[in-house]
Amino acid sequence: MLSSATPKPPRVLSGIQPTGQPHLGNLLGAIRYWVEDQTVGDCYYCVVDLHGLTVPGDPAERRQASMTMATLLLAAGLDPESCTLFLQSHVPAHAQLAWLMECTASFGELARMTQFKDKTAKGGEQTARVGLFTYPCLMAADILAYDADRVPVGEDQRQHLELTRDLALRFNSTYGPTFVIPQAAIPRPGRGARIMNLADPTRKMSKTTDLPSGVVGLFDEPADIERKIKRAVTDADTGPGSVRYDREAKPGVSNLLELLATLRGEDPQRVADRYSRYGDLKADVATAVLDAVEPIQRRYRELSAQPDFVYDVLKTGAKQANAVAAATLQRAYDAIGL
Ligand code: ATP
Ligand code: LTN
Repeated sequence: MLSSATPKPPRVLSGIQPTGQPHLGNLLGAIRYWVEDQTVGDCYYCVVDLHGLTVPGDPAERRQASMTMATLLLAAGLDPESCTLFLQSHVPAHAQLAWLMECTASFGELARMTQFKDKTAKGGEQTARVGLFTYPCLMAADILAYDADRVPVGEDQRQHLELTRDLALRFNSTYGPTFVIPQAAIPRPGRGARIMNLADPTRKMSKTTDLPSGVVGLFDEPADIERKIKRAVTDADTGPGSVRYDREAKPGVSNLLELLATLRGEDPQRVADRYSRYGDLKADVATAVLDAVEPIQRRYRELSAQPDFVYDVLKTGAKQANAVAAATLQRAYDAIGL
């Protein structure tokens, strides 16, 4: 007889914005873990097109960008038989639950979010869209709507995950048990949690950047990828011991070591022990990155010739996602007295 105590697989939820060029940081910090989690979890992955509205954009380009991102995720290994892939805007409960989160969070809490501070540092807060400020409430809604146990993200999202947990705990203690408290699943140190810009290794590799020469785009030509890696900023050290993993003292070299370690499933310090020259390290990093990126590019080219297939995946995904998210929303409405 089957035991009724068979443990349920963990519910996994994560999202990625369709704005800007997807890059190696997205792949190593998040997407490849999404692919891995498909074998162990009940996974929901969304292209967060509503989050993309926090920056200006052309409607036709937005639509295309969401399709491009969904196609890339499939090319990177998401399997519609093993996960639910959908667009955030196809599931109304995200925006509806976000309002409840806005009425749970405090202004001070949102004002402390470093992503908001970073993204408004240049243009100033006065002209920033309110959506950029309330963004973490929508993200909390994305996660809580699915009763997610686990949220695979890069290190930069740790603070947003902590806020999500705080909001869920506050809502539960005020209105009774409603939401599952999620855990951030961030790669361990040295394994891709925070890939840095190759041209300025003190900054995170990012989709929206004014330093594209240090961003390895997943759609870049292989020759460009190789060139960017070979020109990566290191330091003026030479001689014995110059290749070592020390993110504070040697950010450029450590970033390269971390790339190779993450791609080869090794420890960055161990990798360092095999090299004495930066040039040799860069050559091997370039090979490892191309080995990872070229098959994704090939598969992307195949899938982009089948937009109907991708659209069908998203439509089916939205149906499955809607069923889960609408039920959670109803639970939250009931709890709060609507
Ligand atoms: P933007 O720069 O526009 O904010 P982004 O590059 O941070 O975009 P997102 O769509 O916000 O990309 O993030 C998707 C996922 O990729 C998130 O889980 C995020 O933590 C992860 N991620 C983004 N950049 C990096 C990076 N440099 N290293 C590791 N993970 C990253
Ligand atoms: N805020 C994230 C993207 C994001 C997300 C989510 C990640 C939106 N909703 C839900 C995990 C779970 C970012 O800026 N990288």
